[in-house]
Amino acid sequence: AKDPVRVLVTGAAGQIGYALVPMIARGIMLGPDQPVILHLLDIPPAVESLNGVKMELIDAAFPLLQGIVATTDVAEACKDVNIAVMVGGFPRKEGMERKDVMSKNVSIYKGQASALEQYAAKDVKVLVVANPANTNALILKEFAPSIPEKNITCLTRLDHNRALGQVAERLGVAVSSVKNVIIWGNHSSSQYPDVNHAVVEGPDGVKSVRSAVADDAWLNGEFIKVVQQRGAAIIKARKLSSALSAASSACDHIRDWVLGTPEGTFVSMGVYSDGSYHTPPGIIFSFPVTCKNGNWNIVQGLSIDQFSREKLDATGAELVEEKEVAYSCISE
Ligand code: NAX
Repeated sequence: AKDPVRVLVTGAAGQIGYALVPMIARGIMLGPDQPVILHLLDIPPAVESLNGVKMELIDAAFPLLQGIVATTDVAEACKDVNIAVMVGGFPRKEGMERKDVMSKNVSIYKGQASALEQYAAKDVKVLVVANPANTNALILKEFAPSIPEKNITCLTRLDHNRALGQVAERLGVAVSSVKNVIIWGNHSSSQYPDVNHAVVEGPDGVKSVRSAVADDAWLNGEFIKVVQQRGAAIIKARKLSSALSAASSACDHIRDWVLGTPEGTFVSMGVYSDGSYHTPPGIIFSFPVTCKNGNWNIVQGLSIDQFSREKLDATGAELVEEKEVAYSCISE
């Protein structure tokens, strides 16, 4: 039998946490033969609810679940973890300035970075979900210098999956027949969902999404807007933000990272930019990647037309600005 993998979920008493932990315990994140030990972190006001989640995990009798550490102590939560899914953060409340939200999250991510640096397994893989996801991941990287930068990522897979879903709905095909959409940039409404390299597999072979949809006005307009605004549409409908889709996409992100992407398929991940595609280096930017042997690599050599160029530049500029705001919070 395999040794168990320790998976940390922060913000585990929240709504994404509640959807995510049973998925991990069922093997959806790391595979049906991989035992896990769940580390659940939340803050003292949520301690009762965190304990309730622990009770339900026990009651569900998941065969793969070999232990549960539920705590409000960051050091205990981070001890020896192999995977860290950072869902906890400070949400933006009505009337709050962006800078105030940033400042709260900078201090949370600074503290949790130090704890991961000190207590986690040396090769811990980190996925930041909490918003502002790219910039929280950047802060985490800054304050955990001994964790390799390739091990710190943020979630844009939900946006990627939303883009696949919109194309599949439009074509009336199964979502599994669509692949290789790209989310570029920030997990915010400045993100650029790009279908220029996406394909759909049908009974008569593989077609580009552009030719299958045959409606550039929709692809360059409504489609982009719907994907960018999908989070807000879910809030409007559910009166709560996306949870099951965020949890499922977080599992997809880690599964593909650890177990690899299928041959010929790429996925979107927020990773530390090396300046590929003339993006600003030194920020966490979402790129198309393939994964193998536990490593991601940015897909190189894709053509970028003028329309795409402007969109990549705009989302990159927003991330540079977010970085500046975040750094000004550090020095205060
Ligand atoms: P909830 O408010 O339901 O849960 C957040 C949990 O985090 C709470 O239980 C809270 O007590 C806890 N928490 C707060 N500060 C903490 C700290 N310092 N350490 C540990 N835990 C802490 O929010 P939920 O709907 O679960 O969303 C969580 C985060 O995901 C939010 O920041 C949200 O904006 C972000 N999202 C990111 C997405 C993405 O694709 N990257 C999509 C979904 C989601 O909107």
